[in-house]
Formats: sequence, structure tokens, C-alpha cells
Amino acid sequence: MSETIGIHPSVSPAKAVIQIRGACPHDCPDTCALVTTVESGVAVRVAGNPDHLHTQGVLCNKVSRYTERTYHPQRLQYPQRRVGPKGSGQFERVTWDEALDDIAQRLGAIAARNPEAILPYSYAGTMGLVQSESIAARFFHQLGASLLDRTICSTAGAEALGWTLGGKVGMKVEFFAEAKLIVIWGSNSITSNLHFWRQAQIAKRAGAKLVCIDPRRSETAEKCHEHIQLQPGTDAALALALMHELIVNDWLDHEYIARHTLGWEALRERALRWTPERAASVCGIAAEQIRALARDYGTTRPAAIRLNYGMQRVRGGGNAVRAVACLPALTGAWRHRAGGVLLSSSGQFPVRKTALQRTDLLAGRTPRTINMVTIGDDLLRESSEQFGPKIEALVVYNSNPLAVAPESSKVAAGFGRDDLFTVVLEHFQTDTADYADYLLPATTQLEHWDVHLSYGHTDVLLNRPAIAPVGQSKPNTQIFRELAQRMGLDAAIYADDDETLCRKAFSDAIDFNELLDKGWATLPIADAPFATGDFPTPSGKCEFFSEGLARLGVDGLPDHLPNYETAGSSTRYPLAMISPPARNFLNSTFVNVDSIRAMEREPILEMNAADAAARGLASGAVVRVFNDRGDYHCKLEISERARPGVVHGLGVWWRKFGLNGTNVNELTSQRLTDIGRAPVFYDCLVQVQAA
Ligand SMILES: Nc1nc2c(c(=O)[nH]1)N[C@H]1C(S)=C(S)[C@@H](COP(=O)(O)OP(=O)(O)OC[C@H]3O[C@@H](n4cnc5c(=O)[nH]c(N)nc54)[C@H](O)[C@@H]3O)O[C@H]1N2
Ligand SMILES: Nc1nc2c(c(=O)[nH]1)N[C@H]1C(S)=C(S)[C@@H](COP(=O)(O)OP(=O)(O)OC[C@H]3O[C@@H](n4cnc5c(=O)[nH]c(N)nc54)[C@H](O)[C@@H]3O)O[C@H]1N2
Ligand code: SF4
Ligand SMILES: [Mo]
Repeated sequence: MSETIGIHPSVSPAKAVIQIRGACPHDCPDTCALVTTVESGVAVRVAGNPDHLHTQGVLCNKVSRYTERTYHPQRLQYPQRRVGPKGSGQFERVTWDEALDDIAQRLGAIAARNPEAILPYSYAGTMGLVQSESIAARFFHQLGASLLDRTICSTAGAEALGWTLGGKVGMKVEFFAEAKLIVIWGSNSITSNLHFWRQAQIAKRAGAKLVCIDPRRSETAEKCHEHIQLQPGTDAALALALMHELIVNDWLDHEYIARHTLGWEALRERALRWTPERAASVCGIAAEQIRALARDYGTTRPAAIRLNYGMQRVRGGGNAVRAVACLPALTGAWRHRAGGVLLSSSGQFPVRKTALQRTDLLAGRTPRTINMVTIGDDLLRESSEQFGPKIEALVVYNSNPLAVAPESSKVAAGFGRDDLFTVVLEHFQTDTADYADYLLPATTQLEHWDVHLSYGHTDVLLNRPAIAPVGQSKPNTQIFRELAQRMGLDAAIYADDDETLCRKAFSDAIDFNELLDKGWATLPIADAPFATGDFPTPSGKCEFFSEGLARLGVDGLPDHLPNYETAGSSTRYPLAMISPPARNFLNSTFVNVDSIRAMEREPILEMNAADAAARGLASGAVVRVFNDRGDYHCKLEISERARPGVVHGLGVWWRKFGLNGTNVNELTSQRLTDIGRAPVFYDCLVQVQAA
């Protein structure tokens, strides 16, 4: 089953200690290379592979405790069927046959009437190409089920980057170490991109200046030389004012602009309207800070920007990413391998999506698409000509929508419908699992095959199973294979085993034998991919002006779009709330692992001392955070990390670990971003009072 890459010398072969190479499955840009030590069939340690350039033998706190999660006493070990009311989390144990027979029968009956009444709901619980959308996608495509628009994280920024640079492309992370200026924009890298932070530290020791742009004085911001603590959702205004300064001071690379960009005159005109004073008043910062950053950015070579998804979770998130992504072309930063911008590297991987997911199985049908962000509203809709059929069945895997999707009161009401049939594939009884009709135990990364791309580096990684499935758990792929078989779907489509799927996932540019031998393979990409243009856009240039966007009837140039819920616009809800990741959780994963939850202690709201004093609140008070969408109770932490007027509800806690059975998403809205149909988690006004 698995490969021995080292036998510990102190043990007899009978009790051999073996080490298995794998990949971290989590939704994190670092995609670390793992080494799992297995003793007599039991995983005893998960560590970082010291030989892997990007991992350097170091894992984060969460995954270095992976055995605790894998062998957690509450790990789901057998199929279960609901016995109590929806949402009560009361189940009885059943056999796989009982569960799968009944699910196949129920889904089959709905599919016979209208397959679009069935909806898959999945995201990035695992980033593995095999255990996410391979067999599962084939199953839903063949049925003709509704399609899911997987927008909950990154599509605003990803599509914006596409319209500007041509795809999810950019600098290589390892070259940040050579930069002389690093701008960390909308990223708490110490929390969410630890291995990039290592590169930034190397640069810092070699004399580079680090600047962080973030409404929160994050763990990362406090370790940078400069922190620009702007209002949430004002990044485009800042970027446009930086352009203004680059233009008026002539810190421009005219040759690069002339040869490798599109729409310069139009952008120039727009940027000249954004004086530092104008942007400063929008961003709530000093104009002098903008001038200083522009001077640094315009005069330091090489200058690198690490942009992250934190700044695109607002109404104008797409435009903001477009504005920032224009900057390196203005100064010609792309000429150097340590210059440019990196938001995501994932567009560079030659994934064979069609072969894996078999979109051809739609066979000319075009099922309606449901946006995962609006699942709350959509579950509550009746059939109509515009919407299509009411959603009658949901199959959830690799996601915890009750916790992670916005406006959770609506999500809970939708999942609570008695006439909805819900199947959840999970490791644990999450908030979402509580609403399942059938709860099926899935394997973890230590128990199945998978293959991974990365959105923070440019290596493909292979994950081999290190141990046998815990209890009766099965890989997602296997669960869908067995369902397909029971539903009488064409067997040939489901014949690929997981190792075969790993082989099929990438084009031949990736040598599978190298993955088997070493555990990873590095993409052959030029060190400075856009030194001489060659952007993967329609024009081959960096598109300041996008004809494609203009054809869609929207602004072809980036601009600042104020938040839907702009700070100061409401007297009832005067505070802007952002809810960025907690360091020791990964979205809602790990919240139930005791030692990890202990590190995060309890759900908190960070608030500036002035805002707390105005409300007569002290640190440690239980507060009620609320708006028209709902109520969330948590502990107050008076903190210098918060600027006046902005509060931080950290982490996506499980609702059932919350003080009143809710989490921050009780407060967030289902509105969508300007580009990419993505959520606006950080565009949210609230009020706070003593509970
Ligand atoms: N430990 C840990 N790591 C994670 C995750 C996790 O939950 N925990 N989540 C993973 C996931 S799913 C993703 S998508 C990635 C990236 O996830 P991101 O969402 O980029 O996460 P961070 O980098 O932690 O946080 C973003 C930073 O953006 C800031 N921010 C909020 N609003 C704005 C704004 O309007 N402008 C600017 N400039 N900044 C703003 C926040 O204060 C925060 O410090 O991280 C991944 N890594
Ligand atoms: N307020 C607020 N909300 C947010 C965010 C925020 O910053 N603020 N961040 C958003 C972002 S960036 C993202 S990406 C989403 C994340 O949303 P999700 O992708 O739903 O992420 P998780 O909460 O980690 O839930 C993943 C679930 O998948 C399960 N899982 C893992 N591996 C497997 C497997 O192999 N098989 C099966 N069947 N299950 C598996 C895990 O046990 C876990 O419960 O949340 C979003 N929600
Ligand atoms: S969560 Fe990120 S930092 Fe932690 S082990 Fe996985 S890839 Fe590495
Ligand atoms: Mo995400």
C-alpha cells in the first residue's frame, strides 16, 4: 500500500517504524510536504519534510498535531441515520449497506423527477484533486444535478487577477527572499502563510523593508517596519493614490508600460484623480503615509507585493485586486525575479480538469448553477421559472456551511427544512453534520491517496496513505463510487481507483514517477515570468483596461467601490466588523481538537479602548454583537490591534462552541462582490453592547 522511506534503526522489522510521504490537505497556500511516522500500523507523528524547499521541515501548530485529530475520540467511525429532529444531532448507527441503499433510492427518486433538485455542496476541506472533485464531480455530472459555483473564498480576487494578468499567476514565493521591499497586502502571513513569512524574514535580515497593509494590527503587521492601518474595503483607493504619486514623481518604467501594458492613458487619467489627500480621507489614514509608501515602492528595486485574499472579501474586492495588480507593471517591477506580485500561483498547474471531473458527462445539458455563498436564501426558495426547482436534496462533503457560509440564521433555517434530504460526508459531527439525514464517515489525508497543486508555491505534491482507514470510514471517492453503483450508473465511469486518478490529474508535463520517488515535482516556470511581458491575457499585456470587463458592461478600469456597509453610514450599526482567520484554526477545521481550541481559548471580539469606553465595556465582558441579521455573543478583548470604529471577530468557530450557539457568520451578509460573485464577509456593520 505505501512506501517505506526509512526504517528506524532501533526497532525490529516486525515492529517496523515506517515513514510515509504525504501532503498537507488544508486550504492554506503553503501545501506542506508531510512525513508521517507509523508504528505497527498507527500514525505516531506527522512532521514537515526537511527536503522540501517550501516546507523546510516545519509545519504549523495545527498540522503538527494531526494524529490528535485523526484519532480523536469523536472521529466518525460508522454511518449514521438521523433519529431526532433536524439539527438536533441525534443519530443511530446503521450499516454502510443500509445507508447507501436508502440514499441511492432517495436520490434516484428525485433524479427521476428532476435531477436539478439535487445539489452538491463542497469546498476545500481537502484541497486534494482526487478527494475533492473527481469521482464526486462525475457522479453529479452524470446525474445532471445542479452545479455549484464554488465562490466562498477567492473568486473575486482570482477573476480580477485573470482580467489583469491573465490568470492566477505571479511571482515565485522563494524569490521574495531577494526583494528589497515587501508589501504584505491583506494578509496575516504569520497566521495563514507561514512559509512565505520565512522568505520575508530572510529578506528582512538582508536589509529589506517590510510594509503591511491591514485594518488590523495583526501578528504580521506588528513585525513589519510600517503598518498602514486602513479602513476595511479601501484598498483600491490606496492603490490608485500610489499610482498618482508614481505618476507625478515619474517613478515609472516608461518602456515597460509602452511595450507590455494596455490602457495606460485611461488608467493615468483615473489615477490622477486620486490625490493622496483624497485617498487618505477614504482610507482613514494620513496622506503622508501614502506618499512615503509610494516613494518606497517607486524607488526600491526589487519590490514585491504579497497580496492575499483577506482584502477581497468586500463589495469592491475585485476592483481592489485589479488596482494592486497593476502596480508592478507601472514600475517595471516584473523585470526582476524578486519583483512583482503574488496572490495565487494555482493557475500555473496543468490540471486535467475535464479528465478528472468528466464535464463531458453533462452530455449537452446545462444544469442551473447555485452560488454557494447564497445557500441560505436558495434553500428557502420555492420552485419558480427563474430559480428552477426547489432544492430537495443536498450532498455535503469537504465543507461546513452552517459555520462558514454568511447569514447563518438563513442557512440553519434552510438546512432545517423537513422536506430537504441531506447527506453529509465528514470526519466529525460538525454544525452541518447535525442537520444530516445520513452522516457518512470519511477518511482523512493519512488514510487515502491524493495529489495536490498549491496556491502559494509551484510544486505538485503526492499524498500516499500512511494508515488504514479509521473505523469504517471510506474515501469520498469510494462513497460516490458505491452510490453510483447502487443507482445503476454506468460502471466504467467510476472504475478509476484513487491511485489512477492521481496519475490522471496532471498533464504529462508532471512526471508521476518523480512524484512516487520524491513526493513532489516542481513546475518548469521561468524565474521572472513577465520580465518581457507575455502575460496570459488576450492581449499578452498587463491589462490596466480590460476589454473583456467592458464587454460585460462594467468599468474596464479599476476603481474604488465603497463597501455596501460603509463605516459611518449607519447610526444604529456604527462599527465595521472583519472576521479574519484565527491562527490555530483552519477556517472551521480544528475547532473541536481540544489542545488546539485551548490555544484560541474562546470566541472573542477585539475592540479599541475608545470604542469600549464609549460603551462602558471592560475586557472579558460577555458582549452581544448584533445587526439586523442576527446576534452573536462572545468575550470582549480590548485591544490595540483594533483601530477605532473597527472590530475583529476572529476565526470561524463552530456554532456549538459559541456562547449562544452562533458564530460571526450570524452577522455577515449574503451580498456578492463586484467581480467573481464572491462573499463580502468583511463588509459588515454591527453594534456591540453588554450581553
Ligand atoms: N491559520 C490559518 N491559516 C489559514 C486559514 C485559517 O483559517 N487559519 N485560512 C486559509 C484560507 S481559506 C485562505 S483563503 C488563506 C488566505 O486567507 P486570508 O483571508 O487572506 O487570511 P489572512 O492572511 O489570515 O487574513 C487576511 C488579513 O486581511 C485583513 N483584512 C481584512 N479586511 C481587509 C481589507 O479590507 N483590506 C486589507 N488590506 N486587509 C484586510 C485581515 O485583518 C487579516 O489580517 O489562508 C489560509 N490559511
Ligand atoms: N466570517 C468568515 N467566514 C468565512 C471566512 C472568513 O474569513 N470569515 N473564510 C471563508 C473562506 S476563505 C473559506 S475558504 C471558507 C471555508 O469553508 P470550508 O471549505 O467549508 O472549510 P472548513 O470550515 O475548514 O470545513 C471543511 C470541512 O471538510 C471536512 N473534511 C476535510 N477533509 C475531508 C475529506 O477528505 N472528506 C470529507 N468528506 N470531509 C472532509 C472537515 O472535517 C471540515 O469540517 O470559509 C469562509 N468563511
Ligand atoms: S496548514 Fe499550511 S502551514 Fe500548516 S501544515 Fe498545512 S500547508 Fe503547512
Ligand atoms: Mo479560503
